[in-house]
Amino acid sequence: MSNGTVIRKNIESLDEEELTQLRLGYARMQAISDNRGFNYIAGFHGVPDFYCHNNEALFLPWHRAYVYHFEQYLQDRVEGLAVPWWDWTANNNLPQAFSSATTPTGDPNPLFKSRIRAPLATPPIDRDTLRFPGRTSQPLNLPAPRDVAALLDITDYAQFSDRFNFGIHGRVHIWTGGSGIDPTTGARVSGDMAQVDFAAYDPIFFSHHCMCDRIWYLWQLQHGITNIPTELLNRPLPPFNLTVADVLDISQLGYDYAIDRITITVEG
Ligand SMILES: [Cu+2]
Repeated sequence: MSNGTVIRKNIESLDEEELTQLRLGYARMQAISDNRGFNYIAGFHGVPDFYCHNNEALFLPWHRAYVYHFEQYLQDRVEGLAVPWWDWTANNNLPQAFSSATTPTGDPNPLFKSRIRAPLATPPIDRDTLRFPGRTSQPLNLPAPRDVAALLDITDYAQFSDRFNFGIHGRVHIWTGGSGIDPTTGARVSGDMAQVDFAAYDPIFFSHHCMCDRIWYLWQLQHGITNIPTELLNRPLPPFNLTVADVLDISQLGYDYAIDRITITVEG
């Protein structure tokens, strides 16, 4: 776009050409092993870098910086790409863009899985990501629209952030990862999205966190951009060269969210 703003959309609203471009961007990132590549950036979250440490107060700003950083590198592979969000309230399932193992042309789908390469981890890791969506030990559903509406009603930032983090955000991780049998070892394992150490290697992670970021954005529209404890503003968000204050206004970061639903009320 001419003004440098990219529009993040619902993945279900992308047309075939947009999906093709998105897959191309992910596939190209996954093919790069240095700091511009998918594996390197996925490694910030848990294994091996562990930047998404237990700093709960920075849950929303840190993940905003993370998705933004990832998106910048995605744009280096395919100009103008934006991370799409996964609206997990739409139905109790994964979008087909993530769930099918192959693309319409029969190639491996880079949104289905990625390769985890962490040679310096103990033990060293070199395997594909796994997910078992909906296969949880206790029956669990993805969040419903009313769960998001209840979150958006919370006026206090800290309460909003905590309820979001440990509530529906975590539930989506657990539901998406699930647990099942690792086909290469035969062992019962948790899916990667259900483990902080490996969640970001699953390509759906960034669209889950895009949805979370969008909900924070919608909350900010309602409750104000500066509605955040002032002591958080100067906190750095390593490894990104950004502070909390830097990420409060998404228009400063060069992206926007498409309006997903428009309700037209006809009077008379
Ligand atoms: Cu998360």
